[in-house]
Amino acid sequence: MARSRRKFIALSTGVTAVALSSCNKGGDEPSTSGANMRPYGDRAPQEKIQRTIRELTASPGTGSSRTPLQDIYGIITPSSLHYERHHSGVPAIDPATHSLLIHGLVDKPLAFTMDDIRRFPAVSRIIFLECGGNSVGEQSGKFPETVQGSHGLLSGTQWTGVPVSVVLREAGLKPEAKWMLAEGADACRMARSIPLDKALDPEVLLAYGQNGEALRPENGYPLRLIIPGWEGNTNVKWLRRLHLTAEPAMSSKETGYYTELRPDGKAEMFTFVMEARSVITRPSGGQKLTSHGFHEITGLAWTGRGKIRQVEVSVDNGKTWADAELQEPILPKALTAFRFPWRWDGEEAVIQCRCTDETGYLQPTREELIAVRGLNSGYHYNGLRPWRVKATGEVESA
Ligand SMILES: Nc1nc2c(c(=O)[nH]1)N[C@H]1C(S)=C(S)[C@@H](COP(=O)(O)O)O[C@H]1N2
Ligand SMILES: [Mo]
Repeated sequence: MARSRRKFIALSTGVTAVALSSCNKGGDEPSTSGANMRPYGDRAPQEKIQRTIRELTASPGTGSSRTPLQDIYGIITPSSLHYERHHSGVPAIDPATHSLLIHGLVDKPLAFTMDDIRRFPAVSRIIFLECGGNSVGEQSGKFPETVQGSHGLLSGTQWTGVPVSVVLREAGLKPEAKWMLAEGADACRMARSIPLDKALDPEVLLAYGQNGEALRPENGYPLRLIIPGWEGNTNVKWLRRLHLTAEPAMSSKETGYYTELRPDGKAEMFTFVMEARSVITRPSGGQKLTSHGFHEITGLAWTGRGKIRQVEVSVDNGKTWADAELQEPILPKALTAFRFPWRWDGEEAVIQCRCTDETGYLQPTREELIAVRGLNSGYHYNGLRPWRVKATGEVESA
């Protein structure tokens, strides 16, 4: 392992040396000047990676698009490639007239304009967001061929906004208030009940910033709820109302959807936290290794319970495991990147990873998950995801 690493560094140094010497020849300054500045940037025309879109038929605008995890660098997803999940399309909201109403069991109901909200001291947090339905089919044995298809309802972002607790305090909470219904301004008025003790956690944000600029329309412009580590659905977009109540509202998204039917026939509700999970993104399904020898296996790990403590990789179909290197920064409830140097000898190999979070929870195998949860519900699926590297170098789902 150490030796292949050294060789890799030697190789990359060699590449740098070639580039430098050709540059040092001098005299080959470009003869025409380059393109002009532009007020808003776009990527190089050669760069083509995209979200993959899946429309659902439940109602117009319903569907999802997936982040190309196999092609992303680091732990921040560009806003233009953040996954999307809409239950009735993307509403067009004018921030100049949008307001957030806070009412119900409060001392004084208040409506905040966007300007009002931006006057509170802002905080920024890097976190992952994952749909509770990411990989929903894997529990019952449907394995998409690429990591974008299997894990792409996952992204990492720096969100900026105001702690919900700060704004709730302005309205004053009545002692009977125990839940907070957060409602969106989209056509379906998507709404989720959040336990008040969670809503008062300072990490829960009314976010208006995404990676340094305003939220993208598809990610909730101009205002959304961000609950680090909780299932994507509770992160209500296009937020227009917070209703303080004594009981949960039993909205359709917490009764008809996002509940888990257990083997005994009972449905579990309010399963909020996303448990620890990891996946190899390179090499992954649909990619191809074109040479034997050194390859760096890289991937992502994340947990709704805090920090990732350890990622292990197996390159022999789960027989043996070795520690991967976690890359800094290792932030709570954020994507954590890992790497593992591997010498591929050209034989067929099954590669996979598993993670442990700071609570000591170890990511389960699919079999272990099914033994506990049965096959009725595939939400919150976090089983291991092996990839097969064939002797041809082609990588497929294993
Ligand atoms: N108002 C509203 N909020 C919403 C949704 C929606 O359809 N409407 N989708 C939810 C779901 S299921 C998820 S996974 C996340 C997706 O956020 P994103 O589209 O920014 O990735 O938003 C949640 N918030
Ligand atoms: Mo979701």
